[in-house]
Amino acid sequence: MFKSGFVAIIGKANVGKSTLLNALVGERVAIVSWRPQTTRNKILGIMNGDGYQAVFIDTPGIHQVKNQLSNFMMKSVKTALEGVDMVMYLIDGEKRIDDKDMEYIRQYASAETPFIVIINKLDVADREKVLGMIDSLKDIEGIDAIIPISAMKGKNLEPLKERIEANLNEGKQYFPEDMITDKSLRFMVSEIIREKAMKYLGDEIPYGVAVCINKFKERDNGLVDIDADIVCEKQSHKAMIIGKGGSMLKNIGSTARGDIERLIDAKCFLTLYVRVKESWRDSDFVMNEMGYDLKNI
Ligand SMILES: Nc1nc2c(ncn2[C@@H]2O[C@H](COP(=O)(O)OP(=O)(O)OP(=O)(O)O)[C@@H](O)[C@H]2O)c(=O)[nH]1
Ligand SMILES: [Mg+2]
Repeated sequence: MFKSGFVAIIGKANVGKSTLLNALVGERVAIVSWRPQTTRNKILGIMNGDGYQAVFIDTPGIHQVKNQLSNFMMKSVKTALEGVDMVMYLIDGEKRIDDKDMEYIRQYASAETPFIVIINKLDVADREKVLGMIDSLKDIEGIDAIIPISAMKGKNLEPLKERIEANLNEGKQYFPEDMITDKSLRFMVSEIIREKAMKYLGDEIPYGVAVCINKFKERDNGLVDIDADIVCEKQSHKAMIIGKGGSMLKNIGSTARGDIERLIDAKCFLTLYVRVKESWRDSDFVMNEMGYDLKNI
């Protein structure tokens, strides 16, 4: 009997959801950064085991809606939960469980869908604190398991995988075995560039940055030409993204190129442009143009 199912990964920003997705899939599917609100879209990651397939849905971190982009992000979380076979709620073991976490945990625990809580960052979290967290959750009815892990170090993932497998149902293999995500190469390339922008740019700018791929074309000799726009919200941001003598843009470009070449397994010629689109995060039209389509989440 083949087993399969969809598993949503949810939790506040920066708790390690995308890191966990990548660890479970065994490949880098979603971008990761130390800044909160890195993930903006639902991203599927596919894990194949012996006689089963689990399809994970990475989601944006839960946060207060501030603009149309965060509206899009929070709607993505909502739709990610529809029809799944299991929900995993992640907590940062280094932080504390606050009222908001409790509210969400109680809500999901009371729903029909199998629900587990994962305490992440075990490699850096204080042991006593983690035990305290487990203690504060253990009497909540409807939590099937509380599992401490380190997504980054790959610690304690086996019991988690067992629990996931136990919650899959008899069903078909949704995706071919060699597929690791539902996202296109184009999307993944744009995310890699955004990851580097998030990494290198100073505070504030990254949140108003989006990346659009304008050209993705393979030459006869196998080299791939990629042209992309880094879109930002202010002229002053544009200057910082370009940097002194173009140094910042060069840095983003060369580190992104390395990752892109590994992803597409070919040499690439990457050209980056910086464009200003004022307040794009509040414009449905521009958001749609950049792939954040509020009508189709
Ligand atoms: N020490 C440690 N750091 C971790 C672990 N898992 C994730 N991190 C770090 O936590 C930060 C956030 O990780 P992400 O995977 O981007 O977190 P996220 O929940 O997807 O964040 P959003 O997409 O912003 O909601 C990164 O700097 C990761 O390297 C872990 O197990 N241990
Ligand atoms: Mg993420």
